[in-house]
Amino acid sequence: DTTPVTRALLSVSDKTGLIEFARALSKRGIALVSTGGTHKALTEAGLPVTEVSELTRFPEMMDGRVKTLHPAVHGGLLAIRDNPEHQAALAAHGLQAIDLLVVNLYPFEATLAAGRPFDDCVENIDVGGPAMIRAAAKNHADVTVVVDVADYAAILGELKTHDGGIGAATRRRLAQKAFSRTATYDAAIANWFAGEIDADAAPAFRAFGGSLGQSLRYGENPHQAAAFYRSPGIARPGVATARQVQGKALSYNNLNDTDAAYECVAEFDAARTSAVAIIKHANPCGVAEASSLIEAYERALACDPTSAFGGIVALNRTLDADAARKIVEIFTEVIIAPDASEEAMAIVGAKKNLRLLLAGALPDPRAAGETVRTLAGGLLVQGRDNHSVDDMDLRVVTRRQPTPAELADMRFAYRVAKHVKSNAIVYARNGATVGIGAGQMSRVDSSITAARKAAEAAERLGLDASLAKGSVVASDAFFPFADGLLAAAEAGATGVIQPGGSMRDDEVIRAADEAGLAMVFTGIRHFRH
Ligand code: 93A
Repeated sequence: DTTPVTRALLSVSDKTGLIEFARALSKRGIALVSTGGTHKALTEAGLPVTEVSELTRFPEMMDGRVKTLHPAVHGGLLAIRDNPEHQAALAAHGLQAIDLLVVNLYPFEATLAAGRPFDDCVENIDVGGPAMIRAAAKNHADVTVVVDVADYAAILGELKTHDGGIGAATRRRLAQKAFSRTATYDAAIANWFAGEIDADAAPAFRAFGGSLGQSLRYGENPHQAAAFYRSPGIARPGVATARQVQGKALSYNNLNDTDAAYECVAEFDAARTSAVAIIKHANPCGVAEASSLIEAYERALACDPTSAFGGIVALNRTLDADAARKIVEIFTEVIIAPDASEEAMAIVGAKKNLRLLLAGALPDPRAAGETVRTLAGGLLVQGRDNHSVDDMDLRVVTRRQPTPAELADMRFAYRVAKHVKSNAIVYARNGATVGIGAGQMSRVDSSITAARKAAEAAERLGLDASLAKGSVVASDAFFPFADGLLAAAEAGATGVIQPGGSMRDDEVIRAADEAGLAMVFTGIRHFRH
């Protein structure tokens, strides 16, 4: 099932690797045909090549808008080799079959990304290229289509091993890739255009080069217009790519919070543990890990059930019936998980408005990537905070070493603190948060809030001592003074995890020693704003 390659049409905007590739083809005795610029490059390199205008007996015209849109090209690509009528048609019109098509398209995406004006973007919409790619891909039974410079080497390798032919499996794989390329290309054009004519959304679109995912009813507030864009080429499992199984349309705040929830719960390796994160206003109000999802949910909920009302619940494993039954007991806006069992889906299904999102997988917290935010007249771009406490060099700085249980809770708390807005203070015990202080301008205030939450939770449970008793506390950045740390000790924490690095570290360590705390420095800060 290999098809011989005797004639190749090359028409590429990106001429990387072109000469070497074409030379190798030519050496194999493959006849080369190409369009103006490609032809020029090949001729200059001394390669024998026929210009496509010779095939079409038309000059390239209208600034190249019409160069390959001709039966001599498309007949050559689309003719079925073992169809006598197709072959007769080729012969009748003096056309020749094309066995290998090598095309990369006008750089529309790059033009857009470069912030070029509207007309430049329009001019960079390739028409003839996608037409040829689709023709060749459709006729993959006979034709090989190459749309990616990265595939040149493999093609040459295969021509060598298959004695001048290309195997069926390769042709099919490349055809799929070709359709995927034209689909992405057209999506980029369509979404850019949508942004151009949607006045409200256009600036955001232009800024991020994303593709319109969904127009939203409004933004954070009803008077703010809003839309949600997908980033091109980023396939991170999460809210942007998840399948919404049921429930009302997601709002701006839902999307934002669900993202925060899923990114948080993804910190917990599903192969190791069941974890649940409950999010309100983009901050966790309860996170827990346990041996089952229902237990993790109950423990996450216990941290702050008042705030959890109307929250977002993210799970790191397939939602099961037990957990689903428990979750639907209180009002929840969104559930997101990698997957859900049939039974769980039926249980959630009874709540018509409740949104259930299945993301297929968990995102990799260690993956590289970018975050973007707007400023007046500009953008702030940074790499994701992809550091995991698992990779950090934890350094015990106090006289007392943490117990294994304390150390486990420290890791847990630090994982969560990464997802809490600064200043972040997280009390945790036995793999569950017991008090979270978020978004305060002073670390002491966050500490006070977190300790108060822990005391309230204990009260609700009818316990005498605060839940902070015997807990550990995580701080997203160093304690600048001993006061925050001492407040934590007073609340009952026995262990502390923090980046360290304050001018007064010595003072803070001394205070920790005096209070009998075990303290660990991570060396890595987790600010989040
Ligand atoms: O303007 S087009 O849409 N019209 C065409 O008929 C056509 N045929 C090939 N653009 C067309 N192409 C594109 O030209 C190819 O997709 C390729 O990107 C580019 C190669 O042109 P050149 O060989 O002149 O550099």
